[in-house]
Amino acid sequence: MVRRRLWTMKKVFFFTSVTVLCLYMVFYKMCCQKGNLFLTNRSNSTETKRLEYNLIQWAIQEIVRDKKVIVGPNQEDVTQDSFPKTIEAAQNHQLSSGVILKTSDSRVNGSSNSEIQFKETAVSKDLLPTSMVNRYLSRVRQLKEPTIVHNTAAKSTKIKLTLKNQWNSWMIWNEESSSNNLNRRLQTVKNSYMSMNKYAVNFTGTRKLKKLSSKELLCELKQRVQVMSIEYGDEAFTTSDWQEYIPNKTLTQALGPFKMCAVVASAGSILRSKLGMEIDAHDAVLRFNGAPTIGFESDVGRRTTIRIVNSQVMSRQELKFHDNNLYRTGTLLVWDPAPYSANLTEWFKHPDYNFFENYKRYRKDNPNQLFYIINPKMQWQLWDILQENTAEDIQRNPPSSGMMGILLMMTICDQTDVYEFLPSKRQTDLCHYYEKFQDQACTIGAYHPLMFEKNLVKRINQGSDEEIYMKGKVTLPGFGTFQCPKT
Ligand code: NCC
Repeated sequence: MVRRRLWTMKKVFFFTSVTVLCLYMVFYKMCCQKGNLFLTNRSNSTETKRLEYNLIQWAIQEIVRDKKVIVGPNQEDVTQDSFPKTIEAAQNHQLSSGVILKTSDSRVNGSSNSEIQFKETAVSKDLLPTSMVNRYLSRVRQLKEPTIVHNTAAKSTKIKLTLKNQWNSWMIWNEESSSNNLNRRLQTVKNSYMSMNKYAVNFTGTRKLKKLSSKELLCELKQRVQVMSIEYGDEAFTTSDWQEYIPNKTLTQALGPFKMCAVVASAGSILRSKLGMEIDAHDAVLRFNGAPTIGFESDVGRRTTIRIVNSQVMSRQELKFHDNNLYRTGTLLVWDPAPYSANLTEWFKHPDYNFFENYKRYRKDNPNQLFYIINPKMQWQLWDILQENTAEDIQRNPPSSGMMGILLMMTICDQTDVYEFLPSKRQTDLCHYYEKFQDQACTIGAYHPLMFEKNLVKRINQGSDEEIYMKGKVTLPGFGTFQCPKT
């Protein structure tokens, strides 16, 4: 009896082991064997062409991400000249046979097939015409990497394509982003700011029914937003002590004009960008709040020409505004939110953070450093344009320091390159490059209407989508470099 049981157990063990081994071998053959991937069983069906087309798009994405991918259609070489043609053909469903992809990425290694002879030509990122990459990236970003199951026996390849969720698909900022793209927590935060209406915003403007062109938007900004600092003699700033503290030259008299300027957003995604040298090569560099350079030079650069701080930074003891050497470099600008319709006297009596005494103290201690107070009118002039050009109600709070800084630089520079305001491929929820704190709100906004600021900046960008993707870089023209029709 015992011997019989033992014999049965041995048999079960033996068959289980053989089954596991077989399964392992089948699995290995299907997924892990090295080789090229073919689309076999090709027919001229639209479905196959669609798959080929999607594969090519995916390959471009891989190329742009610096993963070495070789793309070869039919039996032709792929050259710089023929690649666009191939893409066009795929797009128009005219490819007569398959697409061959070879990649170092093990997820797409299928088994090789000698049916088709082809010469491989590496298509490197540099060989790809930028315009083409741009065109395809906008579609590619909506696809997840395809799941590819290659079945040699059946001579077939199945490719499963799924759409990414919205947030992940924002490899290049979608200028149509809306609060539907916010997660539930951020939607709640936005709604509570809407109902709070702390600054008594009473928007009487009209929403633009027609989407303005980039040029029209630029003209709206140029003609309606006045980048001004508080001057001695402005209402509430008439006493003799203010004469002493407010710099004699106005902001725009003292700063610039510069040719090429850089704005460095404080986003965590600038880490590992190696943009430091490129940023420093500009004539003027703008930074925000407590964003440091020391220890981050290779990613954010060393130079600081202008620093914009919000009034919180000057008022909160723990931020040590007076004692931190970080603030001693370059020209300083401070801004504080005023009620939507308040005049300077009302704002002066009830600022959001009472930074005025601290301002005087800092000026006394550092008389040689230029330091301006931004006229709060600017915030709401800018806010009105954001609201008019957004289909939904935006947060009734002032724009971020980033957006105000961009407007300042467009006023005093011929060209402004903005880094990591629109997130690059390094996009992360890390709030700042200099802190460990993670929160998506830092990039897409909670208090500030940041998402809508970014939509607007995307619309006036004169650079390419590829630069946004690779560097988080946006290029904006100076207001002095273009003419607008008289209003
Ligand atoms: O975070 P903050 O801005 O200092 O960043 C400066 C500008 O960079 C852009 N940014 C930042 C982070 C990120 N992930 N994406 C981005 O695009 C924004 O344009 C931002 O304006 C501010 O606007 O002044 C803000 O200041 C902080 C904070 O007060 C200061 O850092 C000082 O600690 C605000 N955070 C909080 O109040 C908690 C932030 O909302 C806006």
